[in-house]
Amino acid sequence: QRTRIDIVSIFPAFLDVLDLSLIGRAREDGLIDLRIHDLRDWAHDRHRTVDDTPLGGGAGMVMRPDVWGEALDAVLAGGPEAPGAGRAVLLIPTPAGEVFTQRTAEDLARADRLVVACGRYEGIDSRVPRHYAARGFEVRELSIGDYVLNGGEAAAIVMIEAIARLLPGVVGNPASVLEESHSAAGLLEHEALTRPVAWRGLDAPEVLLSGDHARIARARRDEALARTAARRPDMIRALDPATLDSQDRTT
Ligand code: 6GU
Repeated sequence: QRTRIDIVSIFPAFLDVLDLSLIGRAREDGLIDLRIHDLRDWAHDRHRTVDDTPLGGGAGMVMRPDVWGEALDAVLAGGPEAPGAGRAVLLIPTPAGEVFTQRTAEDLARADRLVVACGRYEGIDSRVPRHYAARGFEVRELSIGDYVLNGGEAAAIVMIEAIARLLPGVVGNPASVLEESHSAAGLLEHEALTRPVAWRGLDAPEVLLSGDHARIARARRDEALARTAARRPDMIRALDPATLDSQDRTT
């Protein structure tokens, strides 16, 4: 059953890149039903206003709950228990959210429906997620990392790409989805090399030409451990010792 994704944004053109590449092909192939909506279609005044100054004062603007409420009611029509609705998740990109990881992507790839509410970074009135959670929707406020973007659109594209490539049939070779960095192994992926074997004075490791699959696997694992220790010591500390073999060196 194909995944339905609705995105609501004040910059719908920002999301045009979802017509391209892997996600564009998945849409053409009918694997994803993706629809983009302009939040301003639910504004009422002549200027199609969607924000207002923060209650209590301060810099920036906050997006109005009444406009978001009408938009999300229309897009979520049917409600969380609608027959045939399956698992619907309201995803709100925000730098104040929980961190989106490969585990989050794996979880959200199991949803039947994602509704993505892109706000500007000062945020959507906080009663909006509370309201939909109280109505029984699964609401996830998610950040893609510790830096600030101007709005949720770029983060939404990142999350949708990470989720979409886990859907059956979206990536041509399922093995490439299983083998990669941040999968269950808890290590970065080993380095990638191709021909020519000698290039600008740099030679690829001879073991890769040996045809000895056990030696190749060992050399790749050693390299993955070394680069993870150098680049991501946090991942080495988080390793489950049960996933290490007797020849692994983590220092
Ligand atoms: Cl999800 N939104 C914004 N505006 N900034 C971010 C983010 C999201 N994740 C990291 N920075």
